[in-house]
Amino acid sequence: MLIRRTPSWAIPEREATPEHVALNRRHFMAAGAGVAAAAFEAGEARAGLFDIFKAKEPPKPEPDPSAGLYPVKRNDAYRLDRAVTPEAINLGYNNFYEFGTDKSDPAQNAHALRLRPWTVKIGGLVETPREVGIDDLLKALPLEERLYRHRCVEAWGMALPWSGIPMKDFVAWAKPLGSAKYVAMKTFLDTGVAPYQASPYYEWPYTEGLTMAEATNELAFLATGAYGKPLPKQMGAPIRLAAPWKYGFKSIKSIVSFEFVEKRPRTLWEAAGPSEYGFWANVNPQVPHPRWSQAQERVLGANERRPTLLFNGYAEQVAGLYKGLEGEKLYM
Ligand SMILES: Nc1nc2c(c(=O)[nH]1)N[C@H]1C(S)=C(S)[C@@H](COP(=O)(O)O)O[C@H]1N2
Ligand SMILES: [Mo]
Repeated sequence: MLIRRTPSWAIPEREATPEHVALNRRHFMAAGAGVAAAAFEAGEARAGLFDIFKAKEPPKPEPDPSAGLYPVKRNDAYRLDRAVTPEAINLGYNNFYEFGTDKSDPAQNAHALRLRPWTVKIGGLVETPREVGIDDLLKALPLEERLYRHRCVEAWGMALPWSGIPMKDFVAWAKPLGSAKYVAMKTFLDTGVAPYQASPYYEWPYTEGLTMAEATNELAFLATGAYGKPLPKQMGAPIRLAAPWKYGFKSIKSIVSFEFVEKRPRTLWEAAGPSEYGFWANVNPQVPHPRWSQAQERVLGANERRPTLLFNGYAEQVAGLYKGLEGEKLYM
């Protein structure tokens, strides 16, 4: 039954409907070997998938060696036009496809991720390529807290306090060469931990990128904590990007490598659906996604819709980055 029913670009990254979930689960099962396919033929696709997750050891809570660093001092330059989304909502409503496509899957499954040792590779066009343990990185650069909005391409939004490292500080510390034009970032790759990375419908590991100008803009932020604590696994521990003027899929989680490159990296979502998820992905209410409007967003945790703002409300900080690039598809 290894039939490819729908091309990958037809899998919507939108609010999960039961159908959407079922579709992705079928894809996942089709990706497996004979056992999974047999289970599917027996009409047990769902049960089969859950068995894979259940087979894991129950989570042993690990003490996080970075816990003592938080909370960190807030940088008051970044203000919100809305309430902070309740932490409990953020903990249970996530996109982290490595752990499943339902919003509740990451909270259930990401416990399998081991956060130590965690090595971050810095390579490509840099003075000296190196590998740094996350705790050494956390000591090397000052941490601060920022209140940021977040806007998923699926037309929901939230707001939260991130803790972390301004990306421009990280880039200066990494010492890229003048020839670097982009920074490419990758998430860990381990199908033993994240079974969905066996799915052939995406090019794993999750890859994202920013131009050097974007990465060194004041807003680009490498979050290592949230809500005054170390980042929870389902939110992309131990280090993830927060690029609040772009659709959420740009904000790659659980990063293991930063590579400074000359060529624009091929991102996971761009590879999966180039007509729906571009490289730039700047938020713009006037440019609809090919399958839905971006004019409004659902405010997570509040029974409310709000108009979407250009650059998600951060035009003042980032609009200048795109002068001279008007010919590019900046808003998808
Ligand atoms: N590695 C990885 N990073 C990822 C994703 C993912 O599936 N895998 N999803 C992205 C999307 S679509 C969004 S909206 C945000 C969600 O972050 P949150 O779950 O912390 O709200 O993470 C982004 N980063
Ligand atoms: Mo998203």
